[in-house]
Parts: sequence; C-alpha cells; structure tokens
Amino acid sequence: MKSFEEAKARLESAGQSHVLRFWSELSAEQRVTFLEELSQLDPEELSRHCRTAVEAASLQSSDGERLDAHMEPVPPEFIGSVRKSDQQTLKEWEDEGFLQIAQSKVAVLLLAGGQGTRLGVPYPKGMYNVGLPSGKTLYQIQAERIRKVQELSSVKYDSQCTVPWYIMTSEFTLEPTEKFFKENNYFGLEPSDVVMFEQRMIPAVGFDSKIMLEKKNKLALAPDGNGGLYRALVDNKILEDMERRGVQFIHVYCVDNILVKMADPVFIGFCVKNGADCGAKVVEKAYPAEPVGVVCRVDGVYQVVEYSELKPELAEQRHPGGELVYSAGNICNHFFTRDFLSNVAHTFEGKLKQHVAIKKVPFVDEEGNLVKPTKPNGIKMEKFVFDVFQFSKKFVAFEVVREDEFSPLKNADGAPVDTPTTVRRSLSAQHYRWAVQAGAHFLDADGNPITTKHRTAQDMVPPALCEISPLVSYFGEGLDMLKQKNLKSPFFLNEKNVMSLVEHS
Ligand code: UD2
Repeated sequence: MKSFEEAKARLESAGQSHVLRFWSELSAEQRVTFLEELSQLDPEELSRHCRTAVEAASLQSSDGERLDAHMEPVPPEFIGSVRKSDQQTLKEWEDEGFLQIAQSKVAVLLLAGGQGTRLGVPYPKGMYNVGLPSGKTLYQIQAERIRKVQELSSVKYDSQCTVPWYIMTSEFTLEPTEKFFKENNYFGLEPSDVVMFEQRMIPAVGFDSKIMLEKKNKLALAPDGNGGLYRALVDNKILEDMERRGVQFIHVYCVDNILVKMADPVFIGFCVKNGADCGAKVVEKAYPAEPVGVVCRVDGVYQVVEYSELKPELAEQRHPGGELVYSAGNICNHFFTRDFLSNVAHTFEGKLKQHVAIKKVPFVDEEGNLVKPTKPNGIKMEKFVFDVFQFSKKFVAFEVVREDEFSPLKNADGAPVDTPTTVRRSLSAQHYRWAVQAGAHFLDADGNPITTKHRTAQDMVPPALCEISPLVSYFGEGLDMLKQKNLKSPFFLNEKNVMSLVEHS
C-alpha cells in the first residue's frame, strides 16, 4: 500500500481516516514515510484493535475482581528452591545445565524492546553505564557472562559450544543497539551468534476508539509489550534459526537485572531434569508493593499476576508468621523449550491476554497543535511474556536467592530503590562475598583491615568496593588466586590483572 488512495480506502474501512487530516500540509518526503508506516496496518486488525482497547479499558476493574476471587498462592512444595536444596542436588542440576550448554542446545533471549521510561535515558537501557570501576554497561556484562558460561561448559565437557544471543528490540531500540554492538565489536562474541530482531509497534487508542497522531505524519505507536515476543519470533523466522542451530532450550530474560545469570546452568538443569517445557525464576518478594508480578494459580492454572493488576489488599496479605501470602516474585527470567515456543507462537498467540494501560499520550489535536495531556487520555495495549504458562504441559517455578540473582535498574538515582546506585552496590556486595569466600582480606585506602563484623548478607552497602569481571568468574568459581591476599578497596579484578595475582599466589 504505497499510494494515498489505497491508504485512504483502508483507513476508511477501519473508521480511522482522520489520521490523514493533515495530508495536504505534508512534504513529499513526509508523505513517503507516513505511507510506509500506514502500510503496516491491516484494516481488519486495526478495527479489532481499537474495539478491543476500548472494551478492555472499560472492563479493567471487573477483570480485577474476577482475578481476586480465583487466585491462590503456589504451595511452597511446588516451587524448586536453591536455598532449600542440598549441595549434591544443586550440583546435579548444574552439571545437567552445563551438559546442555556444552552441546550447544541452549540459547539466551533478551527482551529489550522497552522504552525504559522510568530510568529516563534517551537510549536503550542495556547501553547504560551504571558507574562500576570498569565502566561496563549492562550489555557488556551480559555479553561477558555468555562468553564465560560457554568457556566453562566447553572446558567441563571438552567440546566447543555456542550460546546464541537473541535480542528482541523495537523501533526505539533496534538501531542504537545494533550500532552499539558494532562499535564494541560485539564484546568479543561472534557477530553471527548475536541475532537482533524487531517486535511490532501498535497504535495508542483514544477513548473514542480513534488511533492517535504523535505528529502530523506519524502515528502514536508503542511496542506491543514483551509478550510481543511470540509474534516477533514468527515475523522474523527466529524459531527456524534456532532449529538450524540445534537450540532446544531458551533462557528468556529482561535487560535491567545486573545480576542476571545468562543461561544459568542450575536453572536450565533444574528445568530439564524436571521435564519442564516452561519455567519461571522467582525471588521472595521484599515488600508488598515491590514492582514484580507474583507467580500464583488462578483456577488451578499457573499464572503471573502483574504488580500493576494485583490489588494492594491482596499484595499485603500475610500468613500468621508474617510472611507475605503472595511472595513468589517474578523476576522476568523464563525457561522455554523451543517446541513450547513454537506451539505458542503458531497456535496460541491470538489467545494471549491484552493488558490495558491508560496513559498520558502526547498527541496532535484537530487543529494540528501538539498537546501534552495533563491527565490520561489514551489506551495502550500490551501482551506479557509470562501469559503463556497456561499452555504449558509442565510448568515449574524455581526460587533463587535475591542477593545472588536479582537487582534491577528501573529508576534514576534519587528514587529509593532499583537505581544505578543500588544495582552497583548489589554487584559489588556479591563480588565482595565471592572474594571473602575465596579467602581474601580487604584493606581501606589507609591500609587498615576492613572488618565485616555485625554485617549480614542483606546489607545494602558493601564494606569494600569490589568488581570481578565476568570473564574471570561467572558465579564465584575460580578465585583461588585471591586466597590470603590483602586487597585494597576499590578492587577490580579483570582478565589482565588476574595473571599477576596468579603468579604471586
Ligand atoms: C517486569 C515483569 C515483572 C517483574 C519485573 C522484574 C513483565 C510484563 N513484567 O516488569 O513481573 O518480573 O520485570 O524486573 O514481564 N520489553 C520489551 N518490549 C516491550 C516492553 C518491554 O522487550 O514492549 C522488555 C523491556 O525492555 C525489559 C522487559 O521487557 O527488558 C521488562 O519490561 P519492563 O522493565 O517494562 O517491565 P517491568 O519492570 O514493569
């Protein structure tokens, strides 16, 4: 559809011809890009989208009521747990995970199409430098963890292996992400093993069922949610790519968790050994309003109820001992078999719930003025990646230790939680624990020993600043060279200075 007449006819049939209101004012170049954008819209789908958006917005509260009446927590015995498992069992899961990785059957898939509105930076979140001594960005940390887990698996099972990295981007994030990876030589990964693809964008809808204009020649579009993954897998033939590479298991995760264990062998092994086709990592929720979904059951079926849709009364419910009733916090780390993904993408995608967000959407009014609304004026629809658990034949939840696995970057500094400062501290605290476990001692700037008396693992501010490159250690292993060493804070261990420590041990 590259002609104006065609665009007009299609928009008319969808009841949306108002978007061409400013056509006569557009330059030739603007007309071309606008027609290009409009050509992505299917009239039938567009009508349905607008109808569903308005209906879903009006049903929002009754949906919530229904949910409340039918949800129940997952009994603890149905949740696998790192903390409650013995060393032998953890080792068996880890070995299994490494074995699958060594056979190149495991891929990681990053959901990176979000706009990162809360953090407020104009570029993709993965490019954010959180201020570590190394200056590494989230993308670099993740890339290096992939390199390390490949290396550990290859050494353990004496095989050359690859963990392909699929990155789902959106119109907002594809270009800058591609450029950033190129400029940084893919952080040492094989470029052909980093596969970027784009999710779809969908229009914001006004309460009058009309789609909105962001500019006179641009629709107000937003990514279709991280559950847009399933359509994007088909659109971009990603499942075929996985099949070609022999990938069977996929670890899907979100971009902002600085502690994310890429292709975590323990999680992969746990899921594989349990015959799961779908799994979710959870942590114990820290406080009732924490912005994480809860893994629960609704009418007996596993589901995540997102924090934005969970009533405060339910979020605050506690057992007599004080623990939260809905405590299984989703951390957006999922396990899927390729078969399951394929089944969802080809058979069930249309059944995924449309979640509604009523937002302030800047728009061009009838007179052509750009309006920044002061109250919500538009409906945005999103699908959620976790809404597929219901289609699973064997779903498992796996509880991990927060201090080791979850510290997300959501907000700019100044907010009380999930900021650059808190994620930096979480990483430093973890690496400090690894170094101390390996037998190191820390000294302050004056050379005095740093004492750790009275401290607990949950303490937010680590006693010393410590960063260990993922290229040296993936989860605290291989740090024998730190034994009996006095390390001055801030201490940064990387693949270059590690050699001198080895020589002096
Ligand atoms: C997500 C989870 C929430 C909890 C929390 C932990 C969902 C829907 N919610 O909430 O339950 O686990 O993370 O940190 O998963 N993204 C896309 N395309 C989009 C929208 C988002 O790829 O259209 C990506 C985004 O780039 C990010 C991830 O999905 O990597 C999660 O998105 P978010 O940060 O907006 O989700 P949040 O924190 O509300």
